[in-house]
Amino acid sequence: MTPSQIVQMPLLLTILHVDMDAFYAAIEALDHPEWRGLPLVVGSPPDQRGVVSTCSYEARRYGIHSAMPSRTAGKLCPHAVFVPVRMERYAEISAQIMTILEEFTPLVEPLSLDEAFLDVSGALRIWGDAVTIARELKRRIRTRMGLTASVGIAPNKFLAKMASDMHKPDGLTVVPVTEPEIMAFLSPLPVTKMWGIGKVTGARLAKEGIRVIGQLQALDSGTLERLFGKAGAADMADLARGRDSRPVVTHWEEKSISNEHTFSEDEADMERVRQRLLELAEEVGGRLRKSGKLARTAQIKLRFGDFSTITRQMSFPEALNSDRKLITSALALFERERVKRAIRLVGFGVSNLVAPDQAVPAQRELFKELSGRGPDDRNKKIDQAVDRVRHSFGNDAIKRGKWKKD
Ligand code: TTP
Ligand code: MG
Repeated sequence: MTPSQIVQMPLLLTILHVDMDAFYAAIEALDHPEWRGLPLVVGSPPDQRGVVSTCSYEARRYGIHSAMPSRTAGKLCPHAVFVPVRMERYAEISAQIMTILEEFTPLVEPLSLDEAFLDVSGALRIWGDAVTIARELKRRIRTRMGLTASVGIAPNKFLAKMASDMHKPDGLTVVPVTEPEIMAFLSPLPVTKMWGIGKVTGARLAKEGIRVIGQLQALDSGTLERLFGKAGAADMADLARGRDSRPVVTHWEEKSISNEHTFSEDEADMERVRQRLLELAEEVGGRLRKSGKLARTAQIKLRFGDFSTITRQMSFPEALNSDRKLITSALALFERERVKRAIRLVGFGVSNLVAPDQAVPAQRELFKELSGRGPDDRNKKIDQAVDRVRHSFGNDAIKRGKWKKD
């Protein structure tokens, strides 16, 4: 083999994707043994508006699933136990699980509270093979935490994530390594399981009769471009063949924070839209302060009944994190649009996040110190107090008064 051939050899990685089973529900059953083995729903109560966050596998037998209206869940299984979300507790357990994962490799990339990628390529020398690592990792999570996880093993992130989902709960799935075998592995899986294919794209593909990944593999580049645009077509062709070169990234910086709400029916009452926008801005503000950063840019997103979508943004002269200013910016952006049509979705987000020491030009910082406390200090105190109460009692413990024009 010549040196140039060695360089061209693809580096074969071994990636694990770990995803906890029925995460919030499993923690509730752990903390309340009397609920174990029962249909258990975490989310809004069945007699209120709101949705299911997740549910136990026993509840899934009745057709209940994440994001379903709780009212529907209550009808499907009237004797299910409904319990509210306890985010702080789930975050605490999540941190302990991530610590267990780091016992196998420092290359751990958490994706959410209940899932992470691990690049175990280097750890293979110690453990022998990836299946041994996966079994031991599942064992440690089970014995130390009393919870089960599902694991996918594959040569890249995309395939590992597809695999962890295949034999839930308590699953362990190994993806083959050669391209023909990978193509055959992906072929029967629904396209909606793929990264980047959400409900809307899934529905559009279904209209074209495309339901499984094998059908995507067979499409020519012209058809792919028509369906996914020029930029998306190549990515989609790669993913359908199981090619993905994204590395496991241990410390990624949060670039933006956002949240959005879809109304159960298109909303024509703009006062309700404003109220929802206010709540979204508050929620984003809480997460922004938790991240320890300040935002330079705020953005709103509006989607109308016909799915057309607009985004509008504004920049702040000084980076900030106060609820009051975020809410003011959200509402100002909204008022500017003079919306007359019913709204399907409203969203709010902040971006251009900076550390506090980069937020204020040096001279102004000095000026602030000289001028003492201003109204900004008062707002900051209120925000901090609100965060503390929410930290202890959950997000719904404090709601700001209804927004009024004054
Ligand atoms: P998931 O991993 O999607 O779901 P899960 O862990 O409950 O069940 P499984 O993986 O076994 O299928 O999401 C992890 C947690 O994120 C879930 O426990 C609750 C929360 N979540 C929501 O709050 N809303 C949602 O729509 C989804 C999908 C998840
Ligand atoms: Mg999960």
